[in-house]
Amino acid sequence: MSTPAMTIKDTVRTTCPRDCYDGCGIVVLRRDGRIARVLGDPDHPVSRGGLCGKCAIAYNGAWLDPERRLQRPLRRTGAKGAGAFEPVSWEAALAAIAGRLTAIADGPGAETVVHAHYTGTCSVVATNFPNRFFHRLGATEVEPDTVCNNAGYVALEYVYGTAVKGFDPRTAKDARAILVWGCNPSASAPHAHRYWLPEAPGKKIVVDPVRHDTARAADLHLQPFPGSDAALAFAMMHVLRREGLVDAVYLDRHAQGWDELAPVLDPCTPEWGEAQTGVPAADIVEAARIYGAGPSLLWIGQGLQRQPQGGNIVRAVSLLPAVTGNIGRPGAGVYYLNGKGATRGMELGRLSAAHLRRGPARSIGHMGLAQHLADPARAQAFFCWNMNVAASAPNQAALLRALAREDLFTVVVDPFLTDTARYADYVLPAATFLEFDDLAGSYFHISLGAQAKAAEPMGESLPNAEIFRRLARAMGYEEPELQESDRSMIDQQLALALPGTSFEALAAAGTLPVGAEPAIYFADGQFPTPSGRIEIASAAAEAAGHGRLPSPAADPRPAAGRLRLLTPASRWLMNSSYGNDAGIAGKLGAARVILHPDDAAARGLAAGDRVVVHNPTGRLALELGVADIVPRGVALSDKSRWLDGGANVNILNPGLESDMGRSTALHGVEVEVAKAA
Ligand SMILES: Nc1nc2c(c(=O)[nH]1)N[C@H]1C(S)=C(S)[C@@H](COP(=O)(O)OP(=O)(O)OC[C@H]3O[C@@H](n4cnc5c(=O)[nH]c(N)nc54)[C@H](O)[C@@H]3O)O[C@H]1N2
Ligand SMILES: Nc1nc2c(c(=O)[nH]1)N[C@H]1C(S)=C(S)[C@@H](COP(=O)(O)OP(=O)(O)OC[C@H]3O[C@@H](n4cnc5c(=O)[nH]c(N)nc54)[C@H](O)[C@@H]3O)O[C@H]1N2
Ligand code: SF4
Ligand SMILES: [Mo]
Repeated sequence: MSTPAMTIKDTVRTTCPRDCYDGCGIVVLRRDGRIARVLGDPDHPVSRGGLCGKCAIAYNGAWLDPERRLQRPLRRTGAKGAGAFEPVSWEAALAAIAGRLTAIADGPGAETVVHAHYTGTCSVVATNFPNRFFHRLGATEVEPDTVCNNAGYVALEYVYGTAVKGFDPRTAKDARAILVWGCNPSASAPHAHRYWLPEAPGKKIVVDPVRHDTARAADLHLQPFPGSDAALAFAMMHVLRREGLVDAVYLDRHAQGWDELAPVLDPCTPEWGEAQTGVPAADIVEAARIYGAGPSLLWIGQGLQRQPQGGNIVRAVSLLPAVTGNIGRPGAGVYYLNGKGATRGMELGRLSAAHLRRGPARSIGHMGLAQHLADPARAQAFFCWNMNVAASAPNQAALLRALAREDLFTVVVDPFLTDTARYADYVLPAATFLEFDDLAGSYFHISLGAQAKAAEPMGESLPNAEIFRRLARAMGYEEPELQESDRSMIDQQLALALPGTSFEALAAAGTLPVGAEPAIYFADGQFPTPSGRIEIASAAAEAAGHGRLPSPAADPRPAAGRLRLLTPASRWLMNSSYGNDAGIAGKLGAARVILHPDDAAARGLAAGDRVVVHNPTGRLALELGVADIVPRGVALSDKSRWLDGGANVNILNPGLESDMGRSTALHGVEVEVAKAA
């Protein structure tokens, strides 16, 4: 008689490494060492026991599903894009890839190997270590931030000397106002929306063309036309000056250029602001009064700067704290991102090891990716890891044509057979964050989490770092940096952020704060700009071809019949991740575009109609939604669905660059909308 087998149940604490403000703690329930359920950690200060809706579904769905996950390396057997592959061994795949890369390096040159990477996992080793391999090879990097937030980085560096040291969210307890500008926490920072904002004692003001759930919950919602925010900021500064809310002492001590800016504000009355932005003058006055009373926090969203003049807009908006002295004291500050280096002492550059680089540093921007890959003289191979360019990059039709080039040797590293992977010659199966140790942390909260392995990698999949260690060996590279262990890098970075804390201790805790008290950045009034002051007027900006001062100009409104298309984050997707999950598909429903009722009526359209959204770049069939959550002249459609052989909103995105940092102007796209034939 056999005895019934004992089931061993246990739990593992880990941390969500997605590109997200929240950085939630996770508890993995295991049965006999296998993952049974992925849940929020009840002890985690941000998630408080709940994951966001999308991760709660996908981490228990596609991410654990052997039918969805890639189990083995794949070699292409059919046409590019067709998705026909055969499994091969790691040895065979790596030998073939190494052979081809070596031939390219010896022939046309390693710089014709182009690699794109971004937000698949943001855990520190898996995101950074693979760069060592590409440095050693001498490849061309697609500058990751150009598809997301680079204009804002450049703009804030002009003004404050850094874009990665914002405010510590814990200081909200001291703020009398929180101004959220061009960000949608209800989708992109769900726990900040649910807990942090409502629990903060101050008044909340949201500036966004869309009346999303965070805007709806605010004390005041300003709804400017997209691309008009610089005018709004100037009108608010006009009011601040008129009402004596400017902090002259602070400006005198810590800023330069106020004397140049002040006269420019004279004509920027609230009435002028209303004409430029569509925001009622009385609301501009009220927002300026609430913000100016201080102490006030300013949260600049990444959506704000995805505009043709996005850099100028961020420069203009970021002056509000300077002119009111809302920086360097409790409850004050301006946040865009809190870097793990700038706010937690980590040295992520060491993980990328740029000293390994062969030849000059070469990079291109995402806006030029499709053209670059179409050109055999510049692109012989394409390596896409941690990214799904087919869904996320602009110029989708041109990009897919380039990816279909028979002679573009393409390798994709991903846990799933994405739209990009369908064009690969070799697909390498990546393990997910549940399957290896790393460090993870939010870009909002000043803390650090352990990403602790909860299961063996599925099938033959491997963590990013291990894949690139093996590929380096297959290439015959002998630099020891290319074989460094994950544990060595984790220990090195952990010692910088939380000295004296072992990975095991961090894993037991889940997430630990960095610093016991809320950090107050720039309390000494010193800024890492050329002058050491806040540069309202910037010689560096001028030398780069921008104005010495930001300009109050708003974008021209779309010509008659055209609409400005906003394509922000969906609450049910993380960029394109989870687009292949059946549960998520149910939540997403049909792909839609939302118009203001007047714009729908003017086109003879009703909710539920099939419409064609089009412009000279492309066409996309969508279902119509009608709601007054957007202003007249604006169309709204979420980003990042999987193409599944078709297209998503990036078929309409021509890849216009913003004014700074070669960065995306994707919220500046214009379209027409008509009933489908
Ligand atoms: N129209 C429009 N387009 C946009 C945007 C927009 O607002 N509108 N937003 C832009 C922005 S802000 C960004 S940041 C980009 C994001 O674009 P991407 O960085 O391309 O983000 P994802 O589409 O999620 O692709 C990440 C891929 O990494 C995979 N992955 C997950 N974990 C791992 C891992 O551990 N290892 C490896 N190798 N892969 C992993 C996922 O399965 C997924 O396929 O999109 C941009 N595109
Ligand atoms: N659920 C979910 N969360 C995510 C992501 C996701 O795809 N899904 N992506 C992650 C990534 S990569 C990033 S970069 C962040 C981005 O998160 P956010 O910083 O929130 O950026 P977006 O979602 O692009 O846009 C935010 C808001 O900017 C507004 N906006 C657009 N143009 C203008 C303008 O001209 N003026 C003003 N005032 N507002 C404007 C849009 O209407 C939108 O509501 O979210 C991260 N979190
Ligand atoms: S994506 Fe963001 S909100 Fe969702 S579980 Fe991860 S950290 Fe939390
Ligand atoms: Mo992003």
